[in-house]
Amino acid sequence: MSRIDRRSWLKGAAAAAGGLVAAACDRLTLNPTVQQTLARAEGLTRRTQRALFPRMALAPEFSPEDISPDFRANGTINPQDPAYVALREAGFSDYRLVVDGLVERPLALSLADLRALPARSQITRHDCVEGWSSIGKWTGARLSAVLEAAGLKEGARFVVFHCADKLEPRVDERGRYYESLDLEDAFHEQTILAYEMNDAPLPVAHGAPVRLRVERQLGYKHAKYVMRIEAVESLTPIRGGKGGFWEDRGYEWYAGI
Ligand SMILES: Nc1nc2c(c(=O)[nH]1)N[C@H]1C(S)=C(S)[C@@H](COP(=O)(O)O)O[C@H]1N2
Ligand SMILES: [Mo]
Repeated sequence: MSRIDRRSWLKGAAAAAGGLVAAACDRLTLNPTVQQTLARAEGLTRRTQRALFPRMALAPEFSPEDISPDFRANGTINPQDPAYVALREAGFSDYRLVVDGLVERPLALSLADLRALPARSQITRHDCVEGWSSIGKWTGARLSAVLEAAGLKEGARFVVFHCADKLEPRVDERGRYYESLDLEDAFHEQTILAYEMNDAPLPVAHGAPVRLRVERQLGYKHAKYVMRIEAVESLTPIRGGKGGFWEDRGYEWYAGI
């Protein structure tokens, strides 16, 4: 099977399995929707399950002494968008992470709310397509916990991360950064909404107050300055339709490493 065939086949299999992979990975956090889907997916063959499982493997984690003293910052490093500037000047006390779209309970989470959710810390290597890597420690709320608090509706298949910054300066919204994940990556154990980097509040250059860490994928998937998470059935109606700022400009949507 070629890489492309394999990818679309896996996508189809994943759609059939629904929350199966996430569920198998973390049975304690099963929500009713995932449980229903899991029950429906029982007919899946062992072969399909094996093919899906590698995506749930953990990215390598490192020791504190491996942390890069000079972690690079890339893309937007100091958003000038007025709404963001106002939040930053108030020390992000007015920040609310909106969670909406295909969810049972739309949320608006303060940083304190996020800090109250199940958290994870990990020391990982960030790989940018531009050819550099840095190792950092990230602490944040597990995305699975946020999505479970909101309760995904049955039709939800992707989560879209809307960011505060326009990477491409233009008057319309097409220059604004965004990203998306499918539910396998959204429920992955290492997928977190990081509010700390190297044991300090996340710096503005690295995405303050909250950025995504999705450790099995390349740097551009790690959306910084996340303002809103939208659960959707399809990525096609959003912006350029390819699921992300860079994807709309030709990058792969699944940037696995
Ligand atoms: N909102 C937003 N997120 C973004 C970007 C950006 O420009 N804006 N750049 C991406 C790219 S290409 C990389 S490599 C990483 C850089 O993260 P860092 O600044 O913490 O190194 O953020 C990603 N997320
Ligand atoms: Mo990057």
